[in-house]
Amino acid sequence: MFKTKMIPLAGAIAFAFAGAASAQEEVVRIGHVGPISGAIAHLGKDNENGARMAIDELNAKGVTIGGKKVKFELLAEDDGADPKQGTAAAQKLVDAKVHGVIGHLNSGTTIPASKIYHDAGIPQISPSATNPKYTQQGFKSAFRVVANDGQLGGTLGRYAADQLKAKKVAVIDDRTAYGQGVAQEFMKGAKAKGVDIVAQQYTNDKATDFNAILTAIKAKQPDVVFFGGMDAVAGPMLRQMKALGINAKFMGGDGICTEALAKLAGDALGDNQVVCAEAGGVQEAQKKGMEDFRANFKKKFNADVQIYAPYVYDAVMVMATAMQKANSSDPKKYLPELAKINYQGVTGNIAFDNKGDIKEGTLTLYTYKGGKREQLAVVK
Ligand code: ABU
Repeated sequence: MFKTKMIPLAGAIAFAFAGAASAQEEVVRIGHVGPISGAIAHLGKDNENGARMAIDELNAKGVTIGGKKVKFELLAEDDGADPKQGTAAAQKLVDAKVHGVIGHLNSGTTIPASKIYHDAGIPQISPSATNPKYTQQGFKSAFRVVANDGQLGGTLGRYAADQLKAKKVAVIDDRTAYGQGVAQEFMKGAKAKGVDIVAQQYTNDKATDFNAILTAIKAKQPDVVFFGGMDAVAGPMLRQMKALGINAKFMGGDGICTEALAKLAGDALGDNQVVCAEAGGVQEAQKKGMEDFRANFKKKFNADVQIYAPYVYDAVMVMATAMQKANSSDPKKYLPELAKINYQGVTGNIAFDNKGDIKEGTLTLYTYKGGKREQLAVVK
C-alpha cells in the first residue's frame, strides 16, 4: 500500500524538476513546408528530412541564444505543391507563431505564401523555389539559397546550342510558375544563340498522357526537347518519347534533375540523353563535406538525397546562426543579421544580395548514365 503511493509521488517530484528545467529553455519554432502528398511527395520528404537533420543536430549540440539554452522545434506542413494549400499552410504556421520558415519547395506555392510571411514579419528562406518573382516583390523577409530560373534556363539554352549543337528545339512546360519561367528563360538563352524553337507545347503537373503533344513535336524533328516541370511528369514523358521513337536529347531544369528520375523513366532513360541542372553546386574543396552529408542522410533516413535536402539543411543552419548573432529569436531582431549573413555551409558559401537572392549562385549540370546521375560541370 505504502509502496504504491510512493511511486506516483516520486514521479510527480521528478516531473516537477523536469518542468523547472524546461522552463529555463526557450523553444524556437521553425516551420517547414513542402509537398508531402501528391506526385512529388518524394521531393517534399527529401526537403523535410533536410530540415529535420539540421534541427536534430542543433538540439544535440545544444545552442544558446541570448544566454538562454534553446530547443528547436520543427513544425512541418504539407502544401501538396498546390498554391491554395500553400497559403493555408503558411497561415497555419503564422498562427502557430513560428520564428521562421524554411520553404516552400515549389515556386507556385512559395510566391503566394511569401506575402503571408512578409505581412506577419516572419523570415522565410526557400531552399528550392527558383522563379525570380519570389525575390522581386520587395519583401525584405524573403530569401533563397539557390540560383534562379534566369540562371538555370539561360545556361541550359546556351548549353543546347554550344555543347549539344542543337539547331531545332521543342519546348514543353507544365504551366506552373516554375515550369513556365524556366522554359521561357531556356528559350531566351537558346534563341540568343540562333537556335530555332520549332514547337511549343503545354501540359500540367498532374498529366500522364503526352501522346498528342509528343506526336506534334515528333513531326518537327527537334534535336532537343526541353521540359519545364518536375521529375514526376518527366519520367513518363521520357517513356512515351521512346515509345514514339523520338530520339532527341531531353533537357530540363532542377525539377527533373533528381535521383528519382532514373526510376521514373525506367529503361527509357538513355545514357547521356538527359541534360539537366541543379540550382547550386559545390566546388572541389567542399566535395568531402557534401559526401559526408549524403552518407549521414542515408544512415539517418535510409534514403538517398533526391536533390535539395542539403540546401534545406543549410537554410535552417543559416537561420539559427542569424538568431545567435542577433542574440534573439525574435524575427524583428534577427532578420537584419539574416540579410547580412556570410555562412559556409555544406552547399557552399551563403550570403544574400539586397533582394534576398544568393550571391554567386552556382549551377551543376548533370546527365544520367546507367541509371545514375553524373556530373557534367559546375557553372558560376
Ligand atoms: N526549382 C524547381 C522546383 C521548385 C520550383 O521552383 O517550383
